[in-house]
Amino acid sequence: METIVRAACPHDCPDTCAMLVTVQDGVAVKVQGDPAHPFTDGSLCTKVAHYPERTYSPDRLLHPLRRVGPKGKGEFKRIGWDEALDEIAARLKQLAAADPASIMPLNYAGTMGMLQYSSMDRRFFHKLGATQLERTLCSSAGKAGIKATLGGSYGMDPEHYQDSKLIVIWGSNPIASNLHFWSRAQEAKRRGARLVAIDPYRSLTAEKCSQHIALLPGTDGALALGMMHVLIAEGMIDEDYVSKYTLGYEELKQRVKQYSPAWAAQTCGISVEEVVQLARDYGSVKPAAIRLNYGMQRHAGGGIAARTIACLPALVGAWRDPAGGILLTTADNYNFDHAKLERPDLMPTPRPRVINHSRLGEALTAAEPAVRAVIVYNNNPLAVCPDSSKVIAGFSREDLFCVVMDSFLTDTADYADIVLPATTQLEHTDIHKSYGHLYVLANNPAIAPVGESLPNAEVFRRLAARMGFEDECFRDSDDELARQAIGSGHANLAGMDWEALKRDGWKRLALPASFAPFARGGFHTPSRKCEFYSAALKAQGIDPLPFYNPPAELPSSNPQLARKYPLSFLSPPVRNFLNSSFANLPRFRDAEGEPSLELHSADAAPRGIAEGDTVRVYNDRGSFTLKARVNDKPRRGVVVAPSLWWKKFSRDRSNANELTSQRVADLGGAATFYDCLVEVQRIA
Ligand SMILES: Nc1nc2c(c(=O)[nH]1)N[C@H]1C(S)=C(S)[C@@H](COP(=O)(O)OP(=O)(O)OC[C@H]3O[C@@H](n4cnc5c(=O)[nH]c(N)nc54)[C@H](O)[C@@H]3O)O[C@H]1N2
Ligand SMILES: Nc1nc2c(c(=O)[nH]1)N[C@H]1C(S)=C(S)[C@@H](COP(=O)(O)OP(=O)(O)OC[C@H]3O[C@@H](n4cnc5c(=O)[nH]c(N)nc54)[C@H](O)[C@@H]3O)O[C@H]1N2
Ligand SMILES: [Mo]
Repeated sequence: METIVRAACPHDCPDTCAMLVTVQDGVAVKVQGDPAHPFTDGSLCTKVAHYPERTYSPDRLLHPLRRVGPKGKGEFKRIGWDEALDEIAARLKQLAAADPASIMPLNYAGTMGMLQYSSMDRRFFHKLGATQLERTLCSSAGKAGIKATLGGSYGMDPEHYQDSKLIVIWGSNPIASNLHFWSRAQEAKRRGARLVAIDPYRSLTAEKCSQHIALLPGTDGALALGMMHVLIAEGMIDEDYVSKYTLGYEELKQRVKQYSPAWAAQTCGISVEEVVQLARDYGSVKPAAIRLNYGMQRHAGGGIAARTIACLPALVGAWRDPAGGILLTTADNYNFDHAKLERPDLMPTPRPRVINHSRLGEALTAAEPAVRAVIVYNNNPLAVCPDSSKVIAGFSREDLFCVVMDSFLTDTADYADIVLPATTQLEHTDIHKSYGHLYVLANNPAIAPVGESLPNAEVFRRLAARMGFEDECFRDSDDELARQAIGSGHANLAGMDWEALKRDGWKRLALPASFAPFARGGFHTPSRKCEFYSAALKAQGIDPLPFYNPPAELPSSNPQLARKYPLSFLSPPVRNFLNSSFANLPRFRDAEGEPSLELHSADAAPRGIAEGDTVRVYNDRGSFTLKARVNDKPRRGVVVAPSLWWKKFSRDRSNANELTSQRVADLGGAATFYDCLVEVQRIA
């Protein structure tokens, strides 16, 4: 018998596709993009189009496991669920009796479904009084920056980019990481729009744009300030929009006088003409749209840079048109009831300490009081957290009790005391928002769990019962959780009904079809205006006006370090992996070949490096061995290691995060993966 089940892609990607799963006799045989869903438009990326290969991989974890070898060796024996959960509960009870903050959740975005990502699990750790995790691995700098200027995670409706006449693709590689936006950008190009990529690297996307501005990493704020200088000096400001809907224009005007195009060009390592021409195009072509993405904010100054760039649309009145403005993330449009899902009120007072995910290495090796247990789910910290050698040192501690819930034996799972098998998206229920469009999606389970795997929400229900947590909320079913998520009563969720969502697969938020969020102001800031001047930043001791906040590890910021390590190291995601997910599956690993380091010939030649050579990239934090690709795709002074490889599949059991630092950005406590100086050496 064949049935079609409505589902949602769970991965950490702005596209959050609506999917149709074909099931024959209880087996999922095909996954397709829903042709009726306007953003998905019937297509999926290559990874998710082959999702059954992930679900039915011979490497799937099928049973709970207990470690029998040394930590890190990945030697386990099969145990039963009762034995596994009893042991975990006993260990947690013992630790909690002394100090519950010695226990910490380690979870990120392996799935973004509300049930498996932030519901029963959060209730569990809140009730326990565990250390709180500040989740900063991806987006928190940019989000905080945008919030200062626009008031939250709001922006253009991505369904209007095809009507833009100029699209600036800024710190973003949508062909790899935001495919369904890219199809709209291409449609705009067919209709005559110019596409400009701003990226130190000639990415797949930059290659296909009308123009590529290859600035130095972490200097985006300087480019935006130089553009503002030109826009104001040359009278390209929408005075009416600025006077009605912005705050602090006179101060901004004074401020940007110092940021001449010559200064910006020098700072960004580009030509004066590039700065001036970009500003003139941006000030004259209407509607002009910016697709900002997270690549530009993984730097020490990333938050302020995002804030600065977000000032541009208001200056030229781009928001007047649905096809003008800027988008980083749409997430705050949803107004899900997160308090109901996560129940922070269950936390004890005073509230437990907070540990920053981006400083996990330090936390596991030096925090006082020590972390004594970690429960890892939706996360592969050994591969994805910065400064890996410290993270490994932490996970190697014999006195750290480590539980890993995953569908695969990841680099991290090799260090677990107990491994619990997790269901994949085809096997559990979930409800999804998106950070790259404006629909709510339902995920119906298509098949029975593979092996003995269980959904995260169910594992935490069972653990809560064993811990003796009696609050009613620990018994909520999946359907109840999903209803709670959309039950906030916010106007954007009007008419949202869980039964209908399960039946139809998706529904747009109650927003107009021709959505121009700030055409007549209505920003979400305290002043309700676009804040060139931010009192909220001032209150945090930060300059209230846009300014240039340089990266920490650029030669111009740190000449002393650059004498040893002169090259900027970027490790952005490849098309066939999703962070470290899919990187263990043969189809995708084969498609990406092997870990490689792309270089400019002007950086390769003086080091005697030729195409295909084996090279070591290193700094004081660590080293990684890869194959050299001398292809001039990175600009001079920048090397690029497309990522994220599992360590156990690379030749020296390393990956890019051996090199990256635990330093956090100016806003949001965010990781600074791309703010990293290295040297490269050929190995014989
Ligand atoms: N196929 C695939 N898709 C993905 C992911 C994946 O791993 N694989 N990951 C998902 C996730 S979690 C996220 S957060 C997004 C990430 O996707 P994006 O938000 O697009 O960010 P990145 O891919 O990190 O970087 C995009 C580009 O920014 C460039 N870049 C680096 N530093 C700078 C800089 O200082 N300035 C500028 N202007 N550009 C810079 C990089 O060279 C890269 O080409 O994609 C999501 N989609
Ligand atoms: N050097 C470098 N490091 C980076 C980045 C970079 O560009 N360069 N990107 C950063 C970014 S943007 C991000 S978002 C992070 C991503 O970091 P993570 O969120 O850790 O992402 P993944 O590497 O995909 O690992 C997620 C794990 O969750 C598991 N998983 C998926 N679904 C479920 C489920 O339902 N239940 C359970 N229990 N497990 C599940 C997957 O199998 C996978 O092993 O990495 C960051 N690290
Ligand atoms: Mo991310």
